[in-house]
Amino acid sequence: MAKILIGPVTRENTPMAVEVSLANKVISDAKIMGRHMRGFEYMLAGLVPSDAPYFTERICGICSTAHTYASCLALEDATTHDLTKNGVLIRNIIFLGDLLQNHLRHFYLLSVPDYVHLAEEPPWLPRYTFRDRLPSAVTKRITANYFKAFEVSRDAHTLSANFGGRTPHTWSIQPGGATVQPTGEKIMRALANLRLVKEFVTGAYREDLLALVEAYPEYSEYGSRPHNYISFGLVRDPDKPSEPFLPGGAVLEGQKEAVEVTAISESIEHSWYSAAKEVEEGPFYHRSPEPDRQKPGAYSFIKAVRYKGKACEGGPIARAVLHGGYQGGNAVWDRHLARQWEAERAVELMERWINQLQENQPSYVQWESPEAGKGQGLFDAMRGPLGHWVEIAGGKIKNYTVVTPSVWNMGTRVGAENLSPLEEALIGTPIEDVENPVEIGRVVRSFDPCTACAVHVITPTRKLEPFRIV
Ligand code: NFE
Repeated sequence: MAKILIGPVTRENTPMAVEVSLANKVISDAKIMGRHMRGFEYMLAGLVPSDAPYFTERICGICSTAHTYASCLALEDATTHDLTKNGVLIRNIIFLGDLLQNHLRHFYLLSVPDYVHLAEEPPWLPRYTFRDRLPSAVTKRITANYFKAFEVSRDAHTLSANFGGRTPHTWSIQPGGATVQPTGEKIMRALANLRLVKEFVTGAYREDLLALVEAYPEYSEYGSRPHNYISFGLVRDPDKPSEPFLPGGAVLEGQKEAVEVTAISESIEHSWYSAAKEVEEGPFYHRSPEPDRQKPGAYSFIKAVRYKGKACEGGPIARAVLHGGYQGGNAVWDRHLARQWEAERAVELMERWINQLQENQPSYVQWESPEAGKGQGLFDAMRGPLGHWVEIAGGKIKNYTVVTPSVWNMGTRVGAENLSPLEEALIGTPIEDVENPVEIGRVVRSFDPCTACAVHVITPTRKLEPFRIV
């Protein structure tokens, strides 16, 4: 049986490898491999708990505010603690600015080059050969918007930095709220940045995506998988800070239900780790397994997370199904359309929330770490459900576990048949030209994978193997 190995897959947030098997030029099996190891859990043991938001936001540069938000929720859950409305509003605004930055960069910088011949020069060359099906005027427009997207995604980040001190890796999201006062100047600047982002998100982004959907109709089918989704809920409700603003939920074979953390399991069966227990069940207050790169049958540093035994997809498509009443499929274009739809909703929420900020009201309540306790922070990042679990003993972190959306979306299989969502989505995709398997990158990137979050790079002495841009 023919196999194709692409490693690393480029234009995603930290490279990973994909190996597919072909039967009659159709993908019949797929393995997603995260080949670096994330060591953050080991680093955190023994630190004071208030270090956790700073450390964990450095897991990633594209979704850093999601990690610091989830980490604060976990620490606050370990004690009894109140938040102010201003504190929740500021956290939400910082996170949604980061989400907008993410969605814009994902579409223009990472995905568009899969369909559009932007320019015949590096860094767009070398690339797999494919025919750009767009009329030349549309290619020209999208190319101009590709460059404009750098500026607009920077505007979204500037909006977050306005309240966060900097982005990525903000300073002001802290257990206890946000350590920044919403001055009139900050509010005016935020609204000005948001106006620029809104114009682009509701105009160019929508129009350019629809042009690709029309020109490449087969991607309304390629990349489909079973209708199992999961979300931990989007941001927190400023009026009820202990609850998500958009509630989480699971969808199993089309049926919605509330998420029970005890029904989440994480397996290391096919992952490069060893531990006394191969499967852990939520909540995840256990010690992290030890890395074991020689483990037979393993193929990734990403673990396998399941809900009630099922592989569930997270991200904009899951949230569109849960909150937008979306009843379409989950092929490549469905994922992109859900992401663009969500960007428009994020702009609306931000407009409303920036205008609710109160200049003279507090945004922060002093938080004291308990001597001992446990807490979980469940929060939807850009790509789906993000869980942080902390156990505190003797005033220090004893155990810390992070389960990211990309573990949900692109982890390993369980047994031989229970594949991860991205592995499932690749199966059935026809490859027209095995020398130029551009279809693989298109399906993979529709998930907006982030291997940096799912693992972490620590191989300073290893030689980088030659690779080809796809
Ligand atoms: Ni590095 Fe992340 C998001 C988190 S992982 S991008 O969104 O958490 O999937």
